[in-house]
Amino acid sequence: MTIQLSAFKSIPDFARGQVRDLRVRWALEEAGIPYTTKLLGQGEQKSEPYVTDWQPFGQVPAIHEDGLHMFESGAIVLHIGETSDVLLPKDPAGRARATQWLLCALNTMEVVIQQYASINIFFANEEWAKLRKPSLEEQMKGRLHALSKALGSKDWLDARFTAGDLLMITVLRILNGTNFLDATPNLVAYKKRGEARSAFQRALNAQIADIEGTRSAA
Ligand SMILES: N[C@@H](CCC(=O)N[C@@H](CS)C(=O)NCC(=O)O)C(=O)O
Repeated sequence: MTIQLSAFKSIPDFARGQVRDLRVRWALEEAGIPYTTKLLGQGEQKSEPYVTDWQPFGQVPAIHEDGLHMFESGAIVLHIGETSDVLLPKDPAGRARATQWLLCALNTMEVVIQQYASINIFFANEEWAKLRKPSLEEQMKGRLHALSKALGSKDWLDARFTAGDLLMITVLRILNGTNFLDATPNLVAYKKRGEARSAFQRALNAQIADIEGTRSAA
């Protein structure tokens, strides 16, 4: 199996360690699958060959794996999970719950957290953003509180680490640099636990090395 993953050659400082190819790199590292990267120059993600061959919305990540072309970080992580018991348990119920948490990360948590991040980063001075922010913050706090309750005193969302935790932790990382997690210490510890995994560290280092031009080929 040979996998090529699309990622950016350069990114602004605020996006360091946040670009969504990190999710795929982390999953590949957990699964022990080597990969190479297709690094895109500024604006290249919107170029015709990339949009046609890689990602119809002109975004990263996307993968080429032998004959298979795929986009959407969650779908790619699930696909990689098919080959790795570390990401998706073999027992059907455990597998279903891992998928449930992965989709919860994307559909319940990220939709709110990403809106908040976008408002803060890109539209902070807009009048409409100032009006929207308080209700969005309340919504986000509610979601974080519910997630914190569901996690409780467990290490991971289910009995052990799965692809659901991988996605959830990358979504919680969008809040890096804010104090929103402080009210839920178990989520702070949970995020740290994920970031301490050696596969996460390798993925993050590889993303940074690609941006700095120091990564050697797989
Ligand atoms: N739902 C997509 C979102 C991908 C996404 O937002 N990618 C961002 C980087 S994190 C991107 O490529 N932005 C550049 C652009 O839209 O031009 C996924 O999870 O794969």
